[in-house]
Amino acid sequence: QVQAFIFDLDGVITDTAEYHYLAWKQLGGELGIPFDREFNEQLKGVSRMESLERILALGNRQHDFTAEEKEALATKKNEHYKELITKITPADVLPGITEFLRAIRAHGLRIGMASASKNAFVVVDRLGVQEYFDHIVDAATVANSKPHPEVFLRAAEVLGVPAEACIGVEDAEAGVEAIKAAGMFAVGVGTKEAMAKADVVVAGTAELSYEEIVAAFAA
Ligand code: B16
Ligand code: MG
Repeated sequence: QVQAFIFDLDGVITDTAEYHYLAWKQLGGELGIPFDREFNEQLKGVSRMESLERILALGNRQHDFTAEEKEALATKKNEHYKELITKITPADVLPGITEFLRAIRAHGLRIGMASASKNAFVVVDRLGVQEYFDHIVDAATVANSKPHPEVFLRAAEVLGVPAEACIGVEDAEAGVEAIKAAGMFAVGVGTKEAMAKADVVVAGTAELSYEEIVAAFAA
């Protein structure tokens, strides 16, 4: 029996995935390392530092910077990102999400958030959806980046629910892998190809149906 839903933030609750992309793209441009949306899939759900490492590796420049310089580059990306998220309002909650959260609540289940983003609290605040979440894991306290299951396991632990009674919702390949590694049921939002490891795939958040997902979980 399902007892809790655990949500990713960026790309599931709101489209900050687009803002992360734009912010990294700007930094990539400044470094002379251009990349496209296809490469960007590899950055989704991945921590800030790990994302930077992947971009530098793409440009074969991973050895050109000291640890301190890398910190400065990551901070620069975050400055671009923080600027972009000041524009977020409750209208930016993705289609169907509020209804989905309400349906979960109406059935008495717990709701947690497992985001890799250190900006998650700010974004949730700007969206005005904090009331739906029993717990939001603080990414700053998580040692291992997705696809490691740590952030999902921590959310389940704080909610007091066993992993096998949790359904995780993700838009990133690394995120779906993290959910599965945690021993949870995975719902993927995105293309069938990118979400190949998910138990249920929907093309967009508007298609998230409480009844269908719980039926698939029970099947
Ligand atoms: P920050 P999620 C992730 O959030 C993003 O998908 C990923 O692109 C980003 O690099 C990561 O958060 C860290 O974000 O720089 O704000 O700490 O999808 O796990 O909610
Ligand atoms: Mg995401």
